Amino acid sequence: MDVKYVPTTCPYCGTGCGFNLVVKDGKAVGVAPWHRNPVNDGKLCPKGNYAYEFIHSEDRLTKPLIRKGDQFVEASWDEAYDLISKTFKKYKPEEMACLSSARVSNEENYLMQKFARAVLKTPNVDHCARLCHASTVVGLAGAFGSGAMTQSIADIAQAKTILIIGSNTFEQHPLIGRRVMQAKMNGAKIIYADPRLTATGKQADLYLPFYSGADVAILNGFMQQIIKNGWENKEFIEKRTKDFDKLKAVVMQDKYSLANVSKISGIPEKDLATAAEWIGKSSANAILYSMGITQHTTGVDNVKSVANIQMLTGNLGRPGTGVCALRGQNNVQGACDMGALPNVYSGYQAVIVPENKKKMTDAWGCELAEGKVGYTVTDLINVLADKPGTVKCLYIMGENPMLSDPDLHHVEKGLKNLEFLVVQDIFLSETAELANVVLPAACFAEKDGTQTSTERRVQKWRKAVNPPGEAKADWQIISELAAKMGFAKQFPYKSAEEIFTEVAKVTPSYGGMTYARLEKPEALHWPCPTAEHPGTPILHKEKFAHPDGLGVFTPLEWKPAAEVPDKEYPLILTTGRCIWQWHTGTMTRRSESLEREVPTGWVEINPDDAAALGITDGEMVKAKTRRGEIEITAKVTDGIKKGETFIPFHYAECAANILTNNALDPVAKIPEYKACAIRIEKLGGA
Ligand SMILES: Nc1nc2c(c(=O)[nH]1)N[C@H]1C(S)=C(S)[C@@H](COP(=O)(O)OP(=O)(O)OC[C@H]3O[C@@H](n4cnc5c(=O)[nH]c(N)nc54)[C@H](O)[C@@H]3O)O[C@H]1N2
Ligand SMILES: Nc1nc2c(c(=O)[nH]1)N[C@H]1C(S)=C(S)[C@@H](COP(=O)(O)OP(=O)(O)OC[C@H]3O[C@@H](n4cnc5c(=O)[nH]c(N)nc54)[C@H](O)[C@@H]3O)O[C@H]1N2
Ligand code: SF4
Ligand SMILES: [Mo]
Repeated sequence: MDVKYVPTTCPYCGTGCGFNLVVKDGKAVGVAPWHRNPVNDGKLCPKGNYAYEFIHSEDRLTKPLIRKGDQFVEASWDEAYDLISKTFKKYKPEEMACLSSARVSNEENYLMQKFARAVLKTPNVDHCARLCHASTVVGLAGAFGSGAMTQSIADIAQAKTILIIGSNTFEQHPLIGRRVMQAKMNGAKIIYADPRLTATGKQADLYLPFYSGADVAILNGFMQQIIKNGWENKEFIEKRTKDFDKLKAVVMQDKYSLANVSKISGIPEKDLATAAEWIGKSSANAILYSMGITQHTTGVDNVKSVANIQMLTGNLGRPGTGVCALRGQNNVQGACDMGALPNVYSGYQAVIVPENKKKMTDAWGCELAEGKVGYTVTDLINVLADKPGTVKCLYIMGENPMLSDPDLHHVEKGLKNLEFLVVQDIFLSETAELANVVLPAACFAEKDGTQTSTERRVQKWRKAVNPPGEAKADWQIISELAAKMGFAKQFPYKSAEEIFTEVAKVTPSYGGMTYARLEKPEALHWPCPTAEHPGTPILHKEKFAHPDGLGVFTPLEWKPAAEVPDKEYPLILTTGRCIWQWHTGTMTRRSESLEREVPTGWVEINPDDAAALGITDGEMVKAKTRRGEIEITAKVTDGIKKGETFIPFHYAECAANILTNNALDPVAKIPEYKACAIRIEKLGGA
């Protein structure tokens, strides 16, 4: 019996841990440490540890499926490609859209946007970054000229103070949480700002519980204290930034005094003052944030506010400092880098700039979609639901909007308005169930490719086992479909490596990367523009990425969430995740060791609120918002602030997104998953 160890990269979160897949008799049977990988030094969280369990699930998709009435019928690849290419050809470019995927490789994302732009000639391509860090991409690009996490992960261990705001790091990025603990053991002070006392919060030296949606007020409050006490970094502000006066004029207003911020947020004044002092006096302060900051109608403001405080205190460009925007999905950074966004080609080259369009036209050797910005995921769903007939045909690869998008009744209405839906997935997801054609894809263990982690490290997947049945790698499916539609010349790929070579040619920040260079365990961080370039773990060391090299302060006023509690819906609902499950659960709920830990959802409610409603721990309750209602188990806990509730969004049987609000940030178009108004009722009660 042959046992093989195949080093590869974890398919779950953006930390990008490496491990060995253990392969026996052609099956992945375990995960073993890969000690030489510097991201995680052989350590893993439970999802990485059990990442082999879903691979050989009996219900993996193994054959293309074509809908006949209410049923799916198995089909050959030829039949499926024929039907899809014939149907796609019937529609005008503006009637079509593609959703790419942060779950698949860089090569596959690059091909999906190329397919949209070169084959379908549609500008409409986007992916789940819209639901996640769209605010970061816009906000940090505005402040620093580049929308990515500024530091390396290992670097966090060198911080002297760490503010974690809107990130449950220990559950959602556990191996980044390890660096936080290393910093703490070196004497760093940890401040945790979150409506819930999570596993992360329990390790903090100072915990600031607050009402969802108060972030800008809190950060402005900190900045006022820092300026009042002269703790700002005057040299940094002078030499490296602009518009400080505008920032100062706003944050020094009375409304951001300790007393007023305490009123808005619910955080005691003295704790606000302590946090401001720790940050203001720190020689190296890192800020870690994630969805608590980004998923708001004020998401971009929140992100820019984080950038403001780091510029104010000069905490950028040095070890242990920085804006650590923790990217979520394994390859969400890469999907953005590859141009699976409606406004840019790979490497953030704007589609509206004629020279960029010309560059891609020459590189690809065919006419492209008009150089205009296409629909975002969230705009697309609105158009589908509210303006039927505008977009008629949708090709989704590796996304499950029927559980992950806000306001699911609205999403369902939109998807049902489509004339033709193609879904390419590894399982028959809730979204695939609505498709006209379902295409079976190979998962991470069954294909070569690269993915880019939150620290911009481009790492390899190495094929360990064969895909089940007739499933194929996503890059292969897209290439074959493109060939069928007459674009064999543009999609001639026989391997993922050939695609990567093309990516490097047209994408400046990946220009110096090759599969051979990525072979070593440490891989490479972008920007890596030339074959000799060593890669760039820390950004903005000497200057920012704007043409004048300066960071830009943006003055921001605090605004409340789009929907705030009232008499009818008196509590705040926030949503998120737990360590054991992944998003819509297609993979983790098929993983025995993970699913048994938390087999269904719950609503967290403070004991005072529960007592007022006569609700006890463990009881089934009704959770209701203006969008819909679900039945769910109550978890009564003082780990959540009075007035707030929390529901994880992993579970179809009590789907949080039936409740969430589809209100969008006006610029980033990210939905406000983190705050809406809710009512909790006893079942059978009035
Ligand atoms: N186990 C597991 N890990 C994951 C994922 C998963 O599904 N499962 N998903 C991955 C993905 S794609 C992402 S994007 C990341 C997300 O990682 P996180 O952002 O860390 O996870 P969330 O649970 O969405 O939200 C983080 C915290 O925000 C808090 N919060 C709620 N409202 C507010 C607010 O108004 N302000 C602030 N400051 N905080 C608020 C919540 O209480 C929660 O503790 O995780 C990644 N890692
Ligand atoms: N209420 C609420 N909703 C949220 C959030 C929240 O905090 N609260 N967070 C949002 C965020 S941050 C995110 S990132 C989104 C995530 O939203 P989605 O991306 O829609 O969620 P996933 O469950 O990760 O779906 C990915 C799909 O890809 C499939 N897949 C996995 N590997 C492959 C592969 O190799 N090839 C193909 N073709 N398919 C594959 C999986 O089976 C699954 O169906 O959810 C968002 N929704
Ligand atoms: S921390 Fe993230 S990348 Fe690392 S093992 Fe866990 S899920 Fe995988
Ligand atoms: Mo995400």
